[in-house]
Amino acid sequence: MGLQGVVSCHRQNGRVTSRIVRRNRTIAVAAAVAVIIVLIITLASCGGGLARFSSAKMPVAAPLPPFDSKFTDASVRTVPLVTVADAAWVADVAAKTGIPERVLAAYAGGAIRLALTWPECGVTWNTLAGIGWIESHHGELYGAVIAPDGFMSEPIYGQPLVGDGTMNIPDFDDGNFDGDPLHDRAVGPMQIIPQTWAAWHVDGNGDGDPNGQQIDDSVVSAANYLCFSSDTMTTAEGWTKSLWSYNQLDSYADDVRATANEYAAAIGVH
Ligand SMILES: [Ca+2]
Ligand SMILES: [Ca+2]
Repeated sequence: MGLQGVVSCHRQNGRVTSRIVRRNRTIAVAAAVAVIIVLIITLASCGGGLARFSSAKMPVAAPLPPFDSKFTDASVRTVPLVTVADAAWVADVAAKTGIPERVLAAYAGGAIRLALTWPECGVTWNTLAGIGWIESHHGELYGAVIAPDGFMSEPIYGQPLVGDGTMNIPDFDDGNFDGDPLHDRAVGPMQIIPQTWAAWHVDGNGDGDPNGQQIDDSVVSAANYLCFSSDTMTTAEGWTKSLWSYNQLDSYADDVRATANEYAAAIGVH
């Protein structure tokens, strides 16, 4: 995930592409990675972690956007995320919040998809939008633009995680996902690191190909990881645990919470 909050963009031969983590990684490997992530989270939480979570705050939970009741736990996993939330709601809320309409459709669709597939989680569109703003300005950092297909005009890669004010993460993916065979970097609009992507990547835009640089794939993969990281995001403690697992900067949850609250306030939710 976005471990340092500062990202850089790289053009790859003029074509926005993302090399996916080798597809032959087995579920067993993914599960082992998930266990390792949990251990890292647990160890990182020691020494002040309990106080951090018990005194936690969470943002206002914006209501779930309207959507067609035809969607089910099964069907919402396969339809393009951009088609899930009510289009009129997306246009109206995009105008009120300033979030690009195409990106808001991904946040809104992601919240609805998780509400149907992981109902105890309760991740909201305004939390996803808060993360998306902090990580990459909704994919538009450094002037990039989101195209209707959900790809950015410039792919986004974070700084190499070399331990210089960041975590030190040796290469995990042979550079296949993050383009860096020496270290790891956070990738895409939601800034997902290779280990997390390997364990939690899913397809969001219905093309059957999880791609860390595509907004729907990036958002729903991030949402799944957030939901995995605590029992529920409907409590301040649980919400903060999920945010801490996403980025271990003390200011990170505060920044996301403030942004998420701004988006809720923009539609009159306080
Ligand atoms: Ca790497
Ligand atoms: Ca995809």
